[in-house]
Parts: sequence; C-alpha cells; structure tokens
Amino acid sequence: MTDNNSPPGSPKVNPDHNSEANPLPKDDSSLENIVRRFQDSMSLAKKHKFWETQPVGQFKDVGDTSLPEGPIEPPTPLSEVKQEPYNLPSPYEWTTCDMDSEETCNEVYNLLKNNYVEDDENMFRFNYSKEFLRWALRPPGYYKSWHIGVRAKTSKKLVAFITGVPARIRVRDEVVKMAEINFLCVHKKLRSKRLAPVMIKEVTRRVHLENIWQAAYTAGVVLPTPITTCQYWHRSLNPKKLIDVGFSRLGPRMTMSRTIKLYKLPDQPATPGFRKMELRDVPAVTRLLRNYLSQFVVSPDFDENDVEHWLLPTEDVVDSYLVESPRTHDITDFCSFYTLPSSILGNQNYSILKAAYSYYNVSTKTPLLQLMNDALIVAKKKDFDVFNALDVMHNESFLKELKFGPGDGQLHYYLYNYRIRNALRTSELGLVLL
Ligand code: MYA
Repeated sequence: MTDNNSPPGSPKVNPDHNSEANPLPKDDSSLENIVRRFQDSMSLAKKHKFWETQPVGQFKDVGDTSLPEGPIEPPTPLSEVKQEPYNLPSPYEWTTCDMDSEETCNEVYNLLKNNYVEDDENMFRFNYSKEFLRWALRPPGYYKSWHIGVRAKTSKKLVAFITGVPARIRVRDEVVKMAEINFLCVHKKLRSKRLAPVMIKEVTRRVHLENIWQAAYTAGVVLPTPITTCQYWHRSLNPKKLIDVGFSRLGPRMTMSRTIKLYKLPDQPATPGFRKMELRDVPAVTRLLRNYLSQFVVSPDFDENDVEHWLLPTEDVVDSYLVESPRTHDITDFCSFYTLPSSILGNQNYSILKAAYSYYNVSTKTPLLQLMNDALIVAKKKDFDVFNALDVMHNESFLKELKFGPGDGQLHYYLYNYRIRNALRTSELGLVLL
C-alpha cells in the first residue's frame, strides 16, 4: 500500500490475486506467509500511540479471561461530552458532508475514488459509486452530523472523510446501539500527519452526543484488537478479464480455454421459485433473517425498516433474491450481494473491475450451495467480473465447492468500547460491513 499507516496485512478487502484453478489455501510455509507472520508478531509489540489510549481490547489483555465481557468504560453524562469539535491543524477545518447534495456527494466520491483502499500491490482501488455512498450513509435514523469531512481552509478542497451510521448490533444476548464507522480516508498527500486519530476522536464525540457509546468497524490493518480476522475468497465470473488485468493468474497446466470452461455457469438459476426480492417480501425476509442471524455471536438486529433499506434491491447497489415455494408460497431462502467496483490502476485495456460482494444469505429449504450457485448465475448475467465472499457465517460450506479461491486480503473486525473475552471463529460472525 502507498499509505504508510499500514502495518502488515493487506488493505481492507479485496481485489487481490487468486491462483486460478487452485482453490487451495496458500502453502503455510511460503515466504510470503512467513514474512506476514513475522510482521504480525512485530505489530503486536509495536506501540500504538493513539489506540493505546482508547477503550478497545488491548494486546496486553489478550487471553486474560478474568476481564468481563461488555462495555469497557461506562457512558459519561451527556453534559460532560465535549461540546466543541477537536482542533485540527490550522490549515484545515471541519465540514459536515450533506450526502443529499449532488455537489458534496461528488466531492466525497472523488476523494474516495482517488485516495481510498488499495490492494497490497496498488493495482486496484475501491470505487464506491455515488448511489452506493448515499445508500450506505443514509440508513433509517442516520445522523447527518456523523458524515464528517475535512477541508483545506483556503481552497475548500475536501481532503479527508470519516463516517458513522447507527446500528443495533447483538452480541450474544445483548442488543447494543452502536455506530458503524466506515470510509475513513485521508488524501494521499496528507498521510502520516496524525490526522486519522483526530478524525476518529471527532466521530467518537459526535456519536457520544447521541448517547451511543459503542462502535463496530473493519480494517485491513491490525489494530488493538480484532474480535475476528476474516479472509476474502473470490469466484471468477469473467476469468479472461481477471487474468488480463492481473487480478488472477492462469493456474499451472491450465490454458485460457480450460479456465473459461472451468468457471462457466448455467444460463439460468436452478431453484424453482428463485426470484428477485420485492417490497411485499420485507416482513417474510425480516423473519427469515432474524431467525437465521440469531445463531451467531455477533450480528445486526434488523427490523423491517432495516431490511427494507439494506436488502430491498437497489439498482447497481444491492441485489437480493429469494426462494418462494411454488407450492406453499412460503419464503424459504434468501441471498444477496452488493456492488462495489474497483478502479484498475494503469491497465491499457480496462479501467473498472465489476465486483459483487456476498452480503446476507439464508437457507432453510434450498441447500446453501445451490442457492449460492444461483447467486453466481445471476451475478454473471449482470456482468460482474468476480464474486467475493468472506469466510463468515456458513460461507465456508460452499466456497471451495463453488470454485472460490482464497485471496490474500484479510479483514479484521473490531468493536469499540466493548470487550469480547475470546476472539471469535469467523463462522461465529454474522455481520457484514460495507
Ligand atoms: S477502514 C478503511 C481505512 N481507509 C483506508 O485504508 C484508505 C487509505 N488510507 C488512508 O486514507 C489513511 O492511511 C488512513 C490513516 C486514513 C487510514 N482504522 O493520520 P495517521 C491508525 C483505524 O498518521 P494515515 C475504515 O474506514 C494507526 O494505527 N485506525 O495515518 C474503518 C495510527 O494509530 P496508532 C487506523 O495513514 C475505520 C494512526 O491511525 C487505520 O495518514 C475505523 C496514524 O494516523 C484504520 N484503518 O491515515 C476507525 N489506519 O499510532 C476507527 C491507521 O495508535 C473507529 N490507523 O497505531 C473507532 C470507533 C469510533 C467511534 C466510537 C463511537 C463510540
């Protein structure tokens, strides 16, 4: 990565190489892995000047089972929450970004398009669409004041960004009001100036002002302390393009035509009653999803409003399909994915990689493997180049069989001001952040 904040590991997510036709995890003893493990262990010893001051699980406490689960610090009376924003270095000023404004949305879009997360080799960079950003940042009950920008005082140019959105997150039996923090970005030219800690403190202050004291976030970097570390898996839909742009490689003893054949999918979904989700399905999908998510240690606590916002299909943002039993008309299964393209940096022939990201999936009657194969089929028909999935929930049960290959990007999940006694297995996590 270009940013020198990154300890080991790769950026949040994503576009990374997977070796074609070789869906086995990389050899553990490869040099890359040895180096990564070494860097990981170094980062544990490394000082985190900012994070050491925050109410998060600290590395020194890992394995200390005497510490209780739950909030690390109690809430402070609202009257004691700092009323004025934190100080920025003098050339900069705070701005609240109104995502309803076309102009502001454009500025945010461009800041992220040029400065947000890249893969380890700087070949791809996330290119969240404006529609996606509006969707991600305006869920039920959102606060405008949590969409925080930093501008250069003289030019008024937007140079940094961080956001929160409200969510109810269940941890075991406890439903906790949290902020989901995302889109932390500092312009490439302003990196390593300790702007990020000020931005994190400012979003924290504004979350506190709403009487919310916990947060959830993900990052590609190791910070104190992940509740779990997930891996991305990638299923080629357009293998030729993925190979041409360097996203994946031709496997050993594979030709291009054999590779194309390997990843070929049927033209139509196989499951009778498989169809796009509609507004009238919101109550049934909410029931299905709530029931399914209750088995995981950490998951969102979705009500019908949340399901309508997060899962009702929105063109080029989120796709959801379900299975309606042709006989009983019951809604028995559900799958969804969101659209997150990446810019392809410095390729003559292609500028955009169209990626689908597995979101929430529920199977009760249709085997998950078949359901997800149908999801791949509709994603392919919509011209996605690749379908990505984390190893969360029950995803491990279909990844290998459906020809996903492991990526080299890891995604660490974190909670702010909430201690979990032991790290979770990825299959115990029922939460997907954008
Ligand atoms: S994850 C996506 C993050 N964005 C990118 O990777 C885009 C490309 N990179 C950048 O724009 C910059 O490199 C960023 C850092 C902005 C990431 N999460 O200003 P600095 C710590 C948390 O000199 P810069 C996402 O959006 C770092 O360890 N902390 O560094 C979720 C060091 O602290 P310490 C991070 O490179 C965000 C300090 O910042 C991250 O110029 C969740 C260095 O600051 C990171 N991804 O800028 C945020 N990267 O010395 C936390 C670096 O202690 C939310 N750092 O190690 C917490 C909950 C808040 C709400 C609470 C409510 C109750």
